[in-house]
Amino acid sequence: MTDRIANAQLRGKVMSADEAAALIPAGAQIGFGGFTGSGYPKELPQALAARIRAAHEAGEDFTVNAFTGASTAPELDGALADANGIGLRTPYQSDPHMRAKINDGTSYYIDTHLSHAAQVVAEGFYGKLDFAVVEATRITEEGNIIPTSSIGNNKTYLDCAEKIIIEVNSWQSLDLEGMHDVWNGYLTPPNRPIIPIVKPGNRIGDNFLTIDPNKVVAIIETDDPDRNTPFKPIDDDSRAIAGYLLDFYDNEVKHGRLPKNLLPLQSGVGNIPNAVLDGLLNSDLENLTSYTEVIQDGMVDLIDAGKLTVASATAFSLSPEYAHKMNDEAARYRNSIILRSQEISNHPEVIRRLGVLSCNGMIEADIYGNVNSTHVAGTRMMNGIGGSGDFTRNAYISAFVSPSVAKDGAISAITPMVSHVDHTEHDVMVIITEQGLADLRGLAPRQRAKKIIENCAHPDYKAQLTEYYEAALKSSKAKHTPHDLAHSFDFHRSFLENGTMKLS
Ligand code: 0RQ
Repeated sequence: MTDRIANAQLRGKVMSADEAAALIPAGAQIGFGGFTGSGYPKELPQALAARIRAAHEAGEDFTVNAFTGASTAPELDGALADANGIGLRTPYQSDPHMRAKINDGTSYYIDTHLSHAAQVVAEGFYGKLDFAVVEATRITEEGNIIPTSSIGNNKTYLDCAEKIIIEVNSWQSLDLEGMHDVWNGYLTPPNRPIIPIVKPGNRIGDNFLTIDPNKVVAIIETDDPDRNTPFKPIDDDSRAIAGYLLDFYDNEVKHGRLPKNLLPLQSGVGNIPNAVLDGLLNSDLENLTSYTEVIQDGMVDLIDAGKLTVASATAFSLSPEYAHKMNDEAARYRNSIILRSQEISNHPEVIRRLGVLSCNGMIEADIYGNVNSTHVAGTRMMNGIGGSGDFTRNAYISAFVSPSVAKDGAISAITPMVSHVDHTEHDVMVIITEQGLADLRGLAPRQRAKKIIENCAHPDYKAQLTEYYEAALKSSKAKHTPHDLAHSFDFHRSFLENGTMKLS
């Protein structure tokens, strides 16, 4: 195992997770590695959670502020949240315990765009970063870190933190070396140069992270798998939504608005994006590329089928079966997969230049095309905006996908007015549900409302939505975006009071 720590000075820093956790004081600000359940430290956070619980039992206050790449796993977010150990959390999270603590007011949560997260830490808006805790597959003789299954914000956290703790995880493949691309040219304006990525496959940096070895206070040896949750099988609704999106792209190609091999694809995580990737696998499309933030199973299949030539991201989000396959065959996959820092994988400059086609899930859209990705009924945080804003605002064509109803039909995904806005009508080009697709490009608000209700709403909610729109049109003196503000949230109010958006 110590073979994986080639640097003699750093080898001397090996200790247990409990010993390392003892170095972290109450109130510490910690930049953790980890993105969508990949490449996060696994033992230090659990040891820290135990230390926090013991402190609480002794009547002491003990929380830490936790910064990550994106969502992590039960061993990190779950353990620390469950111990009431997180004072502040940012950016994206999806752990049920973490979500509960955010929503019951135990933890503050700051929901930033994933491309902005590192910059805000580096600028010092949260105060100084005390620790960076990251995972490595190996430490080189020179003391450089070879990252694992994600890069996320590791570079910034390692650069900014006063102290560094590294988990060297022998579960992670040594063949991941060469897959990463860490750019050191990302400076603060006005010295920031153009990011030299003109194709998704361009490599512009090093395949390792450099650190100041004097900042390393502990190294923990681990042998633990990433989260790797299995995906649900693709259901009929997801397949229908994927079918509409692929027909739409086909039509764009026929009209000469997209090249035959489309443009670089961005795909959110979840059932519907998986169905889209599966649809691509069974299509005639070839020479596809991807500029996205996570590599899912479907992308690995597309690479294997020779249909996807390159996938650029910041992390994996794989099922257990595919994670093992990646571990076994990383030497092959590193020819077509690049993992970058998340401020580059999600950078507006590159997304706009490449003309990325974005596709993300949503909680709800309103009849004018504003989208809520994060808050149930306007107040309850689900996961966070993640990278959806980075991609949607800058995509060549931005799409949102969702089943037309949630919770067995009690909730309509199309509402009169969204209860929280993450993506405005100006950024949202296409909305798709299993009912159909609304292409909003070139449509004014009143035209959009008709199209969204007609093409995307569930039949159980069409009459209610039409009634709202017609009443708003009649009562509103301003006809540009007609609303009847006294009734805009009747759907949500009814859900909160009666458990259904169906108005009696
Ligand atoms: O709840 O799990 O209790 O059944 O939300 O919904 O339909 O399974 O869809 O997994 O794609 O999630 C917007 C949350 C959709 C996700 C969101 C409930 C529903 C279910 C999940 P249950 P589905 P998904 C790249 C891009 C923001 C970040 C992003 C998301 C659960 O896509 O977090 O796009 N997006 N990142 O029942 C109440 C509604 C609801 C609702 C769905 N209107 N009201 N509950 N649900 N609609 C990835 C990263 O950034 C890392």
